[in-house]
Amino acid sequence: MMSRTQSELLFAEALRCIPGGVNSPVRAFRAVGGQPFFTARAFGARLEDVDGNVYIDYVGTWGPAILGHAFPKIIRAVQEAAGRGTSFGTPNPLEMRLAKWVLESVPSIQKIRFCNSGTEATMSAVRLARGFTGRDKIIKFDGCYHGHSDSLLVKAGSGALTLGYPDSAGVPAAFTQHTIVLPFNDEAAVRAAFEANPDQIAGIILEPVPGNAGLYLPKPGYLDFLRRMTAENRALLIFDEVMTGFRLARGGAQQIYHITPDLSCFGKIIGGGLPVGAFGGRAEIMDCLAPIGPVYQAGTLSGNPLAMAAGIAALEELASGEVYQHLEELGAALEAGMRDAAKSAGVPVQFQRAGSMFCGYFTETPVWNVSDAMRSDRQRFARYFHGMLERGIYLAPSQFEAGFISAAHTMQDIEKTVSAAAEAMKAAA
Ligand code: KE4
Repeated sequence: MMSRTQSELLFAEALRCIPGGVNSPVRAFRAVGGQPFFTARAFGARLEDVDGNVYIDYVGTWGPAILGHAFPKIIRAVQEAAGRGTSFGTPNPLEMRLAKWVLESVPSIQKIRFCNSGTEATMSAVRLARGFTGRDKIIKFDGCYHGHSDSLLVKAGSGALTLGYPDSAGVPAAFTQHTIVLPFNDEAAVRAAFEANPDQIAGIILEPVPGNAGLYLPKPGYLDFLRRMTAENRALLIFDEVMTGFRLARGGAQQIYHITPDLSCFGKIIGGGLPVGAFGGRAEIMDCLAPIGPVYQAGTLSGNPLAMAAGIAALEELASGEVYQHLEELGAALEAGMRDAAKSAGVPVQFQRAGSMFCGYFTETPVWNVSDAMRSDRQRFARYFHGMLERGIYLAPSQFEAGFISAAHTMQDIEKTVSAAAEAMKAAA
């Protein structure tokens, strides 16, 4: 057994001053039991905790660390930027450079606004959609998580699903009365919603590849269907690519599935590990934003030079596309190995993957929506999670989260992970 004495001492202290001892609920290991470890440093595909234990990391700080931790070019960029000041509160050249990287990478983005988190990005995109269309209602899908803004914290995924209250306390019914929640991958439900709410729906917001209830894929043609339905009803299609943006491809899920959304939201990778969110899309929509339009949105640290410098360094490294080829090779090897491991352990596991995002559901049948995902055996997942942790593999501490491979992972890491999984799946049976 690994010793985690220092983490335990720190956690006891953290519990006295931070709710649940964490600054984001999913980190608390509540879904898998036990206590979280405290990270002392992160490098490449590794985390080292305060007790000196080293783990192969498949959480990647929930997505941003696509190049691995402490990527030298990002560190240097942040160090250089810091020497010129950490925040100006004025326009600065770096925000222009990052904006141009995103516009070059994602053709549907004609204009972009930076903010400081994915939550801000999706909250602002929804407000913008309502302001542009003059309509109030928004469609979201159960199990999709778009951050914790009031009108979207309904049947949400990620930590809300993990902790079992996808509809948060503290959100007045009035704040969510315009949020229509539908099952994902169900075309009839979307048709019925538009028929029941003619000319009232401002838009549909979705994760094009949902990664907040584990990981499942849009059924063939589903995203095209949503594009057609929104266009026919003069509603906006909003892709929440906070997780998939620059993860699945340089152009995100919209490049993979050849869809042109009206608005897209970003976060995670575009900040290189520093706090950045962004939303962008058609210029005629974006120009409704203050100071030129009537939709207000703002942020003290939006576009701050450190975060912009980190994001530029990350996107420059991703520009050639070589990273995505490497990630696909690693992802395919992990998928094949995990399927073999489950077979040899005699344990039913649905291993689902999109590029370098993955999830192993402990269930017999394929997962296409959150109801399917809820059928997974979470107790078995919890035992498997700890079995992997003891073998030096850190997976997301919840069945309802996606895992992430980084460019710093090696085939040796994948082989070690797969052999650990064969043992941990068997032990968790
Ligand atoms: P943030 O506000 O946490 O930067 O982004 C919210 C968000 C929006 N949209 C999508 C698709 C997301 O995945 C997220 C945040 N993802 C979770 C991981 N499942 C963040 C982890 C956490 O809450 O600690």
